[in-house]
Amino acid sequence: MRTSPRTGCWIPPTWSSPSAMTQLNIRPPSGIERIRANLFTSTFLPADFDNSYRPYVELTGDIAQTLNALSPQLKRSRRSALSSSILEAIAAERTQLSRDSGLRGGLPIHPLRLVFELQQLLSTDLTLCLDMGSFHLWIARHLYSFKARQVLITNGQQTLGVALPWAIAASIVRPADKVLSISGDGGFLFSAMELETAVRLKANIVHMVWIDGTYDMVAAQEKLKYGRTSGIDFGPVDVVKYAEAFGAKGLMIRTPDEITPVLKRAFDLPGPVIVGVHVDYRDNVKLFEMVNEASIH
Ligand SMILES: Cc1ncc(C[n+]2csc(CCOP(=O)(O)OP(=O)(O)O)c2C)c(N)n1
Ligand SMILES: [Mg+2]
Repeated sequence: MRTSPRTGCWIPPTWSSPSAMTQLNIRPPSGIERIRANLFTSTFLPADFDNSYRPYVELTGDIAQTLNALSPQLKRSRRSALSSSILEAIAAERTQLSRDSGLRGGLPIHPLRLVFELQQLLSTDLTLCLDMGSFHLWIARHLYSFKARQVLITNGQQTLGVALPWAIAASIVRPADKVLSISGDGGFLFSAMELETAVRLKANIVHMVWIDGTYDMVAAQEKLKYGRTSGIDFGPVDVVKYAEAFGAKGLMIRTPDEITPVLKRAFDLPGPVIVGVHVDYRDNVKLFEMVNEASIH
């Protein structure tokens, strides 16, 4: 075991072979009898710590091996009544939200309706690459994927403009997969010139642009911090004409009922396809309601 210099947490050594595994001995460091961990993290790489994410115990290594090593030490074999009731309440809430989202009409299109339609499209042979922005918060919170490395997210450093280049890379690494990348209209313009690369490589990708004419996530943070916005408006940009100027295809989703058919059509077309959609961001203020103040920078 070694102790994290950042947190004082103890960390078992990274292990990669079964023999190293047998040496694993999950015990608290000397002086501590029992671990009362609020948050465990088990990852291949050391976790990124920040104000809102401070795991007490960090287990670095193969996640399956970690769980296999820990499981025999569990005393309780059944879920407690409290855990079950919490999980049931969460599941019921998710089902209700999904049902309501599927029925959302109106223009521009509400983010939850987009997420609902994306959830139906998220087959196991689809890789989803996400840029950063308010659109990403809606997706990260409400779209569920249960396949490792299916959804690539720009967390931590929050690098704007990564989605399109990631999609090009994903189409090379996973040629049999469908590849969908999504950005806001601002993030799209951070790397939109890479459409030339995508066309030249004949990359079979669909890149969706959520259009609202602002850097909305920056606007939301400015409002919370300074009480007003500054320098966040731009456009309008015609993403269909932009795509065509590069020799790519461009499609627009104009109504909620068009979301799935237009995306399906885009996947059927060869080469890169840009799909634009105007979004209703009136509920975005809710995205920040439960955010820790210290993380608004
Ligand atoms: C390279 C880089 N520059 C600036 C930022 C700060 N930033 C985070 S989100 C964002 C706005 C994103 O706007 P848009 O892509 O239109 O998405 P929206 O929030 O409107 O959904 C900006 C400028 C960043 N994350 N990365
Ligand atoms: Mg935007």
